[in-house]
Amino acid sequence: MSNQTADRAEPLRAHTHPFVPYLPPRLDQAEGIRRGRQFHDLVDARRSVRFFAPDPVPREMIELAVATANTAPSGAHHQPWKFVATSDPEIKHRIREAAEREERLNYEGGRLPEPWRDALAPLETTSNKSYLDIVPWIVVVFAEKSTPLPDGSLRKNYYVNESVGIACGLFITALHTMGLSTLTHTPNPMGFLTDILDRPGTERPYILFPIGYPAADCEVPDLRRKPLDEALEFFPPVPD
Ligand code: IYR
Repeated sequence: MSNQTADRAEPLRAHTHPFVPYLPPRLDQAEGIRRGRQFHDLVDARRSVRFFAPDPVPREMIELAVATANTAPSGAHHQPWKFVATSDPEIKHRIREAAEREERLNYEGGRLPEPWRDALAPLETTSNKSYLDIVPWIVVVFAEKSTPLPDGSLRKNYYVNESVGIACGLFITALHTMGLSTLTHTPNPMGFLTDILDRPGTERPYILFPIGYPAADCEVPDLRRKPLDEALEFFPPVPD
């Protein structure tokens, strides 16, 4: 049987997007505000955690969090992210060793400029990244500067930082919703993640997320969120 298209590679992602109706239910506004408050209360309880329990976390939770991140809007809908998840103790340990090597140069070797060190002092961060051995999962998010297509060409991506940043926000929120904790860890520089996780040169490490349950004796710095009137301005000004 002749089939002219049989050996043609599938496009990586659809090139055309026919328009379809979008009809989310119109919520009653009082109900919308109630849900908004409830969601705010949920995410307001999230904290970045550096002290984790070794308790296992099912792979399905990681898949759900990435599926949630994968709903993010992105430049030209290119979805320029890759989430690489590992629960392999040896890989986690190699990541820890490499991250600590870099951070020792930052903290003890004087590579962090003084104003930066001063800004971090209240958070009591150090070059010790033992949580990278303890957590059941590490997820490293890579940003795809360009994406290799099946025909061997490279597709340029747009607004990569914005797109991947939004996806990471959704990821963190999904983890928190499932009762998990994480930390937006950006060991600096992060090139070692490309080597350890065997990623192509079209990707660059973006954020590393240690993921697990907080340790029973976990503590976090007593931080306050910026008041809404500092985070939000109406222009022109409107009375309350
Ligand atoms: N990457 C270093 C330093 C660090 C930087 C910032 I900005 C933080 O909010 C926290 C830490 C580290 O991981 O220790």
